[in-house]
Amino acid sequence: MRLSRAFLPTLKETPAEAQIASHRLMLRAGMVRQTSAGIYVWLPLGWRVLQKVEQIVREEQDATGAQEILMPTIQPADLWKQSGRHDAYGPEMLRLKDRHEREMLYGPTNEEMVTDIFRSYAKSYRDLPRNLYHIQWKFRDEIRPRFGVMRGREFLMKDAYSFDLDYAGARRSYQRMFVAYLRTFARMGLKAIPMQADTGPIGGDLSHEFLILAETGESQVYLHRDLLAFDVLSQTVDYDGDLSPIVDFWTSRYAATDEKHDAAAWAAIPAADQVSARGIEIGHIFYFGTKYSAPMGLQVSGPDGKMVTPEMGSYGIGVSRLVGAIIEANHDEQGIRWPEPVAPFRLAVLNLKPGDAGADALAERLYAAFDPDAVYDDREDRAGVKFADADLMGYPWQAIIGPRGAAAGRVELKRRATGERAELSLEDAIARIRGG
Ligand code: P5A
Repeated sequence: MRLSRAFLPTLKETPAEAQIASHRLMLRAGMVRQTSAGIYVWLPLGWRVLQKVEQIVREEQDATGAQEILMPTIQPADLWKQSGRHDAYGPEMLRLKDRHEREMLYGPTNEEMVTDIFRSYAKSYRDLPRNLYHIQWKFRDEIRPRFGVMRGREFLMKDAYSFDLDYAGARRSYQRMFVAYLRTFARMGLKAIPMQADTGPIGGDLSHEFLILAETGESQVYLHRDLLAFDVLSQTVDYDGDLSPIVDFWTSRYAATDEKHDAAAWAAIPAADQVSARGIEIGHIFYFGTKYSAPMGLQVSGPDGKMVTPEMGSYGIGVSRLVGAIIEANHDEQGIRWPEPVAPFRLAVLNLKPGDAGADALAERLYAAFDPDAVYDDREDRAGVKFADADLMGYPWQAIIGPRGAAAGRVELKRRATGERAELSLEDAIARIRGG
């Protein structure tokens, strides 16, 4: 993308309403713009990141055998009356009426709808186990939307729903999602820690929140230091095999949010291994048995012909929140430092003198080698503006090309994460960027 033709509306001033770094940086870099309290438009740069995050989530869900669908945002209130949650959900739910006075709502979550879909088709034990997920906008009329996309009213969630014949099956489904979540967040460069959690309005008696540590997090968390040292991606995972060893590793060491904190268990951990910090919740998984299947009359015939009520779980990831969380974990004074897998573009080519034949030719060649995963700063701006914008927007690589270097066939390559710089030939620069 050529910046001279791009819609990248950066802000010069730090917006006064933004209290945390990720919110400030997302506004300054022109990633999002608020249209109502807690509701945002995703501008080109932000939209690219959101799609990259979404795609990693999708790949890791698919790897578990879960299948993607797309349920609507608007739901009939009747389904929620069947489960008993219509009144219980309270003022966080946006309730609507259509022209025929039928009660509708903008979905804050989809347990009821997916149970309705599944009960329409699943007839026998052979139709189980299944896991259906979608990545769809949700609405929760949060009393205090804040921190930008971190706590929005409209937000993008990945929500998966598992159906199993019995408790043992439901546990396996839960473990699959548990492991997939570890992998998903690790691929984005995040160290997410699963912690025992309360189940709130989703319900059930087994639940883990996945949190990353960040000073601006809304939760207070307590954990054993060893959990931060573990490299999740070094393990290969067989989703049809026994996942208990992986899950047991994580659940046998202490990690809890404030609500579940156990002072006695905590005191038993040597002080040098205790980490108490703030955390951001980026995912939440639940096992709730027959909480929805029973009242909604979902039943299948079992192997012995008797009717069985399937056991369910649901598994959420805050996809739009993740964009903010990734920035909280990866920024400095100058701006964002995107981990490569979620960067809006891998490379920014900064032409310090557009119009200079040598600089133009070299910049065009480098840009062509990485297009469409590169931006080309071909604007008639001062070098300082280009450096500042590239640092702000946080592309992992910057290639700086001026007339003098170009005459010698040299590119100055800068790595955003470390600030390292090297003078390279075009070929070496391309190889270095490709190498990661
Ligand atoms: C699990 C999937 C559920 O809704 N039902 C379907 C279950 N869980 S949850 O914990 O309430 O939400 C899942 C994840 O969504 C993100 N999230 C939010 N992101 C931005 N703004 C919000 N207001 C918001 N509320 C929830 C969180 O990442 C949460 O873990």
